[in-house]
Amino acid sequence: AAIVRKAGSAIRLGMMPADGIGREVLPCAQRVLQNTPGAPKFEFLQLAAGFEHFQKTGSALPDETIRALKEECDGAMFGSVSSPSHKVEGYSSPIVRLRKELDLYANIRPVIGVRGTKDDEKWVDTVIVRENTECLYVKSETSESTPEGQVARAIRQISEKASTRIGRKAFEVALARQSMREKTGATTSGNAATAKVTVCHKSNVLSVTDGLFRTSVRAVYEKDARSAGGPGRYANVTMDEQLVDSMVYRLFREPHVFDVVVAPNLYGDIISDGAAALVGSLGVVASVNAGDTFFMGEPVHGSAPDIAGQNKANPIASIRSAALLLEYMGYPEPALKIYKAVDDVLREGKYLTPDLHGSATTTQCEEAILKALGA
Ligand code: GGG
Repeated sequence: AAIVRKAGSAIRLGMMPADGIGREVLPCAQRVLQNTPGAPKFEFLQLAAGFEHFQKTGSALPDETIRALKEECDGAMFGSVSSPSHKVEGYSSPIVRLRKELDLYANIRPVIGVRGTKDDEKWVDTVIVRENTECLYVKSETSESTPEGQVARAIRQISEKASTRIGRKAFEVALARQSMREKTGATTSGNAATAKVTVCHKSNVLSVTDGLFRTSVRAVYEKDARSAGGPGRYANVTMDEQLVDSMVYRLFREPHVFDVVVAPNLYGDIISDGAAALVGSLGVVASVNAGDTFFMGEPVHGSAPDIAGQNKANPIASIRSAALLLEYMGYPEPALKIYKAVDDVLREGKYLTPDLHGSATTTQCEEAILKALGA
């Protein structure tokens, strides 16, 4: 049901820290949202989710959490989840389910360096647009005993509908980035004179599934170019494509050539974690899960059980995810203030957490960002 809000009422965000360091970094993002000059007024609803919740109650994503998100919240933030690497009866990843329940079909992951830091050595300014609802994440797996031992199979679903809508989202992200570059006077990414979408696939081997992904995304662009009544919406965007294996190679050799990359679910997950190495740490890479009307910020990193509870986790990925959420909810000005405050702290280099070879605590890093915000 659509949420009807009284004019001037606070924006209500569902907060799901979930597991491990998610419980330390999501509160940092909350405090930043509460203290950013020019940000709207927020109310926060703490909601249960995660493997630890499953261990206590038998449910990783209670019905009440889904109900509250759908009926009471304008947006959401998710921390991180510790799904085990083996099958646990009755358990299913809450983040994968949430994305489906809320139809958050795009996971938008910017991987952007900070000028004036080590990032200048190999410049990266790209956004990975990951399809969020299908591919191997439909989680249809079977296993059977054969005379040669167990054989396990997984269904990989790629549909024209999901590929077309993620393709459209990628071109829209490219347009938005171009418009932001024009507004802020920033240079275009790498060699690209105009915005560009790179379609990432492996259709030389998986010609049916990845073939459908590739042709569906390309069709968004080609139909737009043929549209009657003047130049298409994407006339100033170029399109190319890259096999996923050579995409990884080029990401490490010449990351500056990529602007927006659109990929099926699993490739998108892997290449964005890989790309995080180019900007120092997974601890600084943010994302927003986007539907057409609902958005959920989420750091790209996992729950890092090895450092959980030690005040060592980097809060920047969560804080940037909160800014992305603001941006997608229609508040670009306060979002830009947060991006700038984070960049200032990274550039100054005094309050970096251990993942960035610093010795600051989570709290000190958050406080430095709040100070840079003028909060
Ligand atoms: N914030 C991203 C995160 O928690 N990543 C860990 C992850 O994806 N785990 C697998 C899962 O639970 O689905």
